[in-house]
Amino acid sequence: MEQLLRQVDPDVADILDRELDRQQHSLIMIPSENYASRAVMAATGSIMTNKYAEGYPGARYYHGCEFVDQVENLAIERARALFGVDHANVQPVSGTQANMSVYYALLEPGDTVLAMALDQGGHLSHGNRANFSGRTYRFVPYGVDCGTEQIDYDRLAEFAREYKPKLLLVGASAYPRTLDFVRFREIADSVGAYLLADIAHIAGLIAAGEHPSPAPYADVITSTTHKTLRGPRGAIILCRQGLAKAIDKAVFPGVQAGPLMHVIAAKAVMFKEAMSPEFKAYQRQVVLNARALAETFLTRGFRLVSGGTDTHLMLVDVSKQGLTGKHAADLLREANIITNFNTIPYDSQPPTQGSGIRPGSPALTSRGMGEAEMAQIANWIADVLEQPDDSVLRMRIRDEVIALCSRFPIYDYMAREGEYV
Ligand code: DSN
Repeated sequence: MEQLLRQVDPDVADILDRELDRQQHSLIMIPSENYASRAVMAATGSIMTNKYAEGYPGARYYHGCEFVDQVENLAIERARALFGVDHANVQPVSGTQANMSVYYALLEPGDTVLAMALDQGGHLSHGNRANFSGRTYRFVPYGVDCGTEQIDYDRLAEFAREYKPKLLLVGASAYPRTLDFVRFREIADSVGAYLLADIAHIAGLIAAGEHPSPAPYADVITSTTHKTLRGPRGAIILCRQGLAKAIDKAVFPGVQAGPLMHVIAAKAVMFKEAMSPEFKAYQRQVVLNARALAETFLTRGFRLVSGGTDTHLMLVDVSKQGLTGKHAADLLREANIITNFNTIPYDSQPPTQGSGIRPGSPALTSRGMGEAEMAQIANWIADVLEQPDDSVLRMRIRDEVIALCSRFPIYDYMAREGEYV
């Protein structure tokens, strides 16, 4: 495959080579990124990309769907089994489109939704004014307590009584603590609201039992498939039987047309992988590794939002070091340590700068690194951020990072054969 691509399009082949090199020789600590397995990539790059299949298995608007029907049914059955839910829609192409479909199914324009504010840990599709969600519905943002930097459930309950939302949304992109789905259900029930759990970040942890599951409590669950789940880029919607028809209609024909059947095939592969004992062990290590990173940051005198982490990510407040998050992430990139900058709750910096970085352990754990490597990496990060004027130090650490990365090839077969598909 690699040879064929090089023959047909050497420009693209060269770019892929450089991206492979970047992924191999950097420490990818963006908590929403991961390395999909070679089997997942094989399905993503398969002949299923050639097929149109608007509709659902057994009820398509195209002929020739007998095999894509089989693969979609397989993905649906595996998703249902993995998360213990009545119904799964595996067609959404992204987390935002999954959320859009749920709003479309459950709400009318102008309806009130309670969701976590983006600058407190939420997500763009949870009602930000720059996003369709914030323009179409009346999102009322909730945040975290300014002392504990965690959700104050009693205050949220009062807030819900005040605004009487039709939908209560639980889920975040930058919240390092366990979410109490039982409390969210109680609060939703107290005002007669639907409960939507967006588990994009923690889906892998949930599938492996490393975070409580919202399945018994939420009316609807959305998730991406490429973060901790380690599948292809895409999303899913899970729900109870009573909402299945409304959700399916909202996805197609509501907000999407032709589903990406090659990606659905890859989702089926990912669900199978996620049921394996190896996946469970992997998620356990993701959590242990995040804890090891957090402990080292704390030992080195860094402040972590909420004081630590229960999950795969943490927010490191770099303001005490006299840095913005953007400056910190820029410095780390010079040392081949890839993090993303982020606002922290009640940030004085704009979102384009932020006061924090948001490191996570999923991708490092996928390449086989453990707690010893996490301590080393957090110490490198601390060294870089404590001496922002020392470019020689950054170059020395960069060499050490490359040496560490060479000990943990991202894909053994790639390191061996230099191929990417
Ligand atoms: N993918 C989300 C994240 O990085 O958390 C943002 O859309």
